Amino acid sequence: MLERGEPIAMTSTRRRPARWFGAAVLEAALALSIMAGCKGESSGGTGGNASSSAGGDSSGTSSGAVCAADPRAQVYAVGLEGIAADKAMKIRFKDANPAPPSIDSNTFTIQVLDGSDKPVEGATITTVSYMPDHGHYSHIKPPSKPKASDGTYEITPVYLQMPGIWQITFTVQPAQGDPDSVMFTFCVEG
Ligand SMILES: [Cu+2]
Repeated sequence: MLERGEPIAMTSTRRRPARWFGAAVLEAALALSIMAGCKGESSGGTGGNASSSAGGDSSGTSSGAVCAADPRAQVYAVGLEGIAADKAMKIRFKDANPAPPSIDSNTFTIQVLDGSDKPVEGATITTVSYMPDHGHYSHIKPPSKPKASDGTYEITPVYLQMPGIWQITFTVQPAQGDPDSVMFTFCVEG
């Protein structure tokens, strides 16, 4: 192999560029595969359960339990509440469809209350869904629309495109005053 190209062989014995190059390629490939990991998961990771898109999360299967035991995960229930850091706003779940929040599209109905538990009407709610372990957001920023005159809003679609821990932050901009945010953390099963 080496005797074929004398000049190249000389360089390579002196400075071992081939070996260095090999390591660099390996490193680049590794970095690429890490970067691709999340995308791969979104198509590949759901592949196993892709056909169960009906949302009928067969409750018996434990194969999809990717993060149920994660201490960060909140247990979804109607009435689940979150309070803003400054305690000036509270958000209460009135409904989630499907329940608990699941992969792909979700419809949330939430009630927004102020610091003294009075309904906040006429607000605009921005919903941002983020995967802290993967460092990426949901593809979709869903709109909010008032559903009743008791500070209830419907937000859809809250699109959670893969299994794992999702942080869902509702930022409420009232008709008057400063915005405030409340975050919920859910484990989304495959
Ligand atoms: Cu992800």
